[in-house]
Amino acid sequence: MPQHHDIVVIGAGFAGLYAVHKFRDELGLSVKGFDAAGGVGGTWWWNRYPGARCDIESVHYAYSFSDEIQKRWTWSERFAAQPEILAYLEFVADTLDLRRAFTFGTRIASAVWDDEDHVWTVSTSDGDVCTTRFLIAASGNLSIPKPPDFAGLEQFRGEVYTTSQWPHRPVDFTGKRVGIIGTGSTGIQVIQEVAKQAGHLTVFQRTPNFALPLGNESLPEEKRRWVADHHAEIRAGARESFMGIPFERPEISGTLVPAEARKAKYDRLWSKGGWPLLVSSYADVLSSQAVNDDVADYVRDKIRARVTKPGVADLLCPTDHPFATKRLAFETDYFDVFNRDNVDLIDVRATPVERLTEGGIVVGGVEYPLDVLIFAIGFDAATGPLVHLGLVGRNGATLAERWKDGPRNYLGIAMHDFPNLFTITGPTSAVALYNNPLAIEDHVDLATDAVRYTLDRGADLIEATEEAEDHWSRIVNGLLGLTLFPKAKSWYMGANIEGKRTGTYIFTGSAQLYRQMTAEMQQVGYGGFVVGTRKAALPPMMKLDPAVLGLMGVLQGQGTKALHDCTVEETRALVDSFSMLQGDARDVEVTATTYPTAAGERPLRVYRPKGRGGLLPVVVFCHGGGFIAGSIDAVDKPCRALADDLGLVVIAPSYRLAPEHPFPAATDDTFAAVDWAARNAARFGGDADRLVVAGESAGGLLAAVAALRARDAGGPRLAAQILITPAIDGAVKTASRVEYAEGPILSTKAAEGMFAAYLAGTGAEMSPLASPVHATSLAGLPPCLVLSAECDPMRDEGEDYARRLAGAGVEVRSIRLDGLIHAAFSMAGVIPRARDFTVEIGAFLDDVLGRAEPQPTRAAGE
Ligand code: N01
Repeated sequence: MPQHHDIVVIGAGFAGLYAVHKFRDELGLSVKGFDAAGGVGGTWWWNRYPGARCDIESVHYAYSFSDEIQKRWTWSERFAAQPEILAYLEFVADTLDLRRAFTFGTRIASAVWDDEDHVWTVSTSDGDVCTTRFLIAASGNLSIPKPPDFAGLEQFRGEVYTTSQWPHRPVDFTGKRVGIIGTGSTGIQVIQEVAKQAGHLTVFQRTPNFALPLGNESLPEEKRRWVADHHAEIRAGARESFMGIPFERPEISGTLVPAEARKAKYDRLWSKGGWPLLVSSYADVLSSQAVNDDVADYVRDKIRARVTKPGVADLLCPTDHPFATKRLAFETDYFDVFNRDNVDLIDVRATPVERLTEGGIVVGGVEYPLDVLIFAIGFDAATGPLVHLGLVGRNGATLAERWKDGPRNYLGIAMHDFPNLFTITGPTSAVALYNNPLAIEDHVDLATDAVRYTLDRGADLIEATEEAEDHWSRIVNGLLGLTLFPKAKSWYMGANIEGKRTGTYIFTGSAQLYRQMTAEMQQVGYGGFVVGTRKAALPPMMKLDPAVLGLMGVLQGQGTKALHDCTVEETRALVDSFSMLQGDARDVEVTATTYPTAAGERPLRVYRPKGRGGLLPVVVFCHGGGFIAGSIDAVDKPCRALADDLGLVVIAPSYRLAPEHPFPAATDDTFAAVDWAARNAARFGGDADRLVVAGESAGGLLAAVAALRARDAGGPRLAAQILITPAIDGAVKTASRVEYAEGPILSTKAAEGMFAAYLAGTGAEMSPLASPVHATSLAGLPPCLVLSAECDPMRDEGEDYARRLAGAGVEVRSIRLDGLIHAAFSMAGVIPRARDFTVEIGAFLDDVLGRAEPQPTRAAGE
């Protein structure tokens, strides 16, 4: 009988070591580990090439789970070199007595799922077999080297080294003619060192890379101790920041900042060394081509300033991919080595490597004689290490076949048909853009919790559902599509390996967003998983449109306060700031004027599309903002777009806000605006017989109440009402107010607080002027379009109001927009599907007003 374990862990790097500790020492399970390497260390056991070091500061590039380990270990450099990182992992293994769990020098040949007994049968390269209930693939992202496939390789008589399989003895390059192929992070690190020792170095470069100054320094003894003692404060907030390292927050967009200020910022961030130029400059550097070009130009100028050999600087300047869309590299004197007489740079993009000969490499008919050849050509990243495990899931499904079109999984960590398997730092999990030790801890913690959750329920199986995989694929593909990453031929995209399908291999939302999604999945009881026989519903965030998730990531990165924690002034500032999310302002005619209210004249704007003759339908648009915030400035762009897209005269009134002006000030003003519109529409080429009242959020409620007042007052006569994600009833408890209690953007708590501020103790809760649901009858109201957003706490009350209207005989169209959120209508600059609101409004107006204007089309992806 093969030996049985509760857990088998594959890999003894950062991930495998921590996994053994968690499962064995915390859960008390029987754990067996395997690693093909001769000892612990994972990537740091294999990658021993000269110059190998971390490029996230040592104090951050370390486990965070143990105060004791962090206090006992000290780092000698700001960015530790490979021998020190390996020594650190050996120290951790010894401290926690982890080595005895592993068999080293042993590869996994296959792991096959037994769907009757719910165990994995694991076979090793030694021919040993064992079974395990749960399988933890901690095999890393970059552990399968890309094989060199150069013609004539076998003829070359010199020494050949691959950086990721470097010998365990020193390699001496003194006086030798060395060639290096590959200028990624690895190549850049190794070239710096070898250039100083080799007799001559020839670098064969296919693609130049963006490399930033590392800023490494050796730390004096007292600083080492201080860092170890203060690790907690140094690392505080790391997990709440993009990439899992505490950094200065970026500004939201480089497009809003003048050139001199951008340059000053780049200079300051550049001088810090490491990642700040990417993570602390502008939040849209990886999504806006213009902003990215600006940073890229800055880096290219820096390269040109360093490299003196004619023509070489240009060759070293990356131009074929946006900044940071291939993994950023970091250097100390990389660009300087090309000024040395013993270093040559050969462009093998213009003229690829032809073949290897006995004595060198031939490029463009020229033979470059070499004694040593180093391959730094990268890895079959992300999927390679898992596909190579020989995984066979339910019904004989092989991972190789399952992933032939790219990875498909749930949260990057689990797969349908591969139960009880957790892929630590798996493809599409937050890892490529997340400080790896923290990513690893997060994933291992999640896997441990999943196993505990399963066992606590007396179950022996946990498995992602197909539905969860579908949603995760939709999300990671969508997030990637919002970025510039697809413009690079990189391992991020699976594009570095011939024949590998390019696609979504990495999670491009922030680490913080990923953590929020996994936490929510746990909170709702392993939503998206089957545990035993119980299938848990998808977590709410899993339904969101990817652009919404992208926005959440950006707002988190900005440290944006939750609305319900904001003061009135902060709420106003935040709501006004959302105008940055609205894209460009359309060129329409805008007239600023005033309208009379009980409290005197108030501002109002009239928008009319340019170049349209004749009378146009008129829409009075009431802005949102929870009765306490919002303004005609904040809805300027959406109003321009409505007028332009749909051929409307749009009238946007400013109305009085609570708490300074509580109920009924806002409804009195907006109703007065409707009355003004009816009397003045013709002045702006508007057709008062096609007068429509509309509003978003609180403005939706004000629009609905205006329709009620117009009916009861006998005018103005309204042709329609349009309620966009309306707040209808401040007191109601609906399922959507529970499911989306935390938002995004608007939380139930914030909505309740705003409504309470509006009513301000007036006791008007049951007044139909406070909420139209309290009207004795809804009959006789104009046709109504209710546009609700699936992931909005206000969703159900809007839809319920639509049903009530229909019940009262009103012509109603109620449309729910999947995956969208409250306020999405006014975020067209960052949520492309905001356009769907406009499309539905256009179609509705066509029907009720009987006109046929050319209509906008839906956002791509619909
Ligand atoms: O691999 P890469 P890497 N002919 O794929 C070239 C991590 N890391 O080992 O770009 C000619 O980035 C290839 O050219 P091109 C880090 O995550 C971290 O350098 O395909 N050239 C490219 O220049 C990193 O991203 C640290 O045109 C060929 C290079 O080889 C990841 O490891 C340090 C070629 C491969 O670059 C991988 O980096 C080092 C061919 N046939 C690595 N095939 C830290 O500091 C490939 N190339 C923590």
